[in-house]
Amino acid sequence: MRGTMAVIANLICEMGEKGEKGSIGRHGKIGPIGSKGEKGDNGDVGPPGPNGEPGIPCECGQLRTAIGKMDNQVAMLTTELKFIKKALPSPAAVAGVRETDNKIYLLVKEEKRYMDAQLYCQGRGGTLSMPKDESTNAVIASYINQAGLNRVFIGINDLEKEGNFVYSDRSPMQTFNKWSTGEPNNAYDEEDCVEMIASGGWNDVACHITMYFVCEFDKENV
Ligand SMILES: [Ca+2]
Ligand SMILES: [Ca+2]
Repeated sequence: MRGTMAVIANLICEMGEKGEKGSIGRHGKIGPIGSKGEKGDNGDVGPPGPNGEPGIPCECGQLRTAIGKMDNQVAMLTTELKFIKKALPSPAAVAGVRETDNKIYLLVKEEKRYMDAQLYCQGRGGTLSMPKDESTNAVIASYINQAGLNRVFIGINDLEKEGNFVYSDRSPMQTFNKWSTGEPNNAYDEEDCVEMIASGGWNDVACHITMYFVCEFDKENV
């Protein structure tokens, strides 16, 4: 018995006293990602932005009114033009003019002296009519016949040099002419302008007398 106790006592002595607490161990593994959090509240309202550039002043009301009026006028004119095109044979007939391939002729029923007649035609972008061939001469002749006239000024004169007849655009007379018998005679030494009579013949007359006349226009310029 005494032997057993001694062994136990020996064992107790060998175990010794409890040691000091050890240092902290290494970190463990990172855990799984957590679930998504709830949406946060809206932030505060920010400060107002800077003022914009000043606008361009506009009379828009007046412009709109004017454009509206013009639209109406255009619509009206378009309707009228459609009617005229439908109802009448040709624009030339409407205006009471005559045409060839590249010219338009206008009989002006206002009595004027030669130079005033020429100015009238020029003021409208034309010139006194210049019959430079048989067919043109015939067109003008039939025009004045249909109007019941006996004479009109046409664009021929020898104002610059006696006996040297030129057209109103200053182009010289070519081989074609329609002088009536005995003309040009420069009667009383004062006939420097030219009329066409109903037959289509030409006669030199004084420039200061007044009569109706025929203007000529290039179709390109109309
Ligand atoms: Ca003359
Ligand atoms: Ca004459």
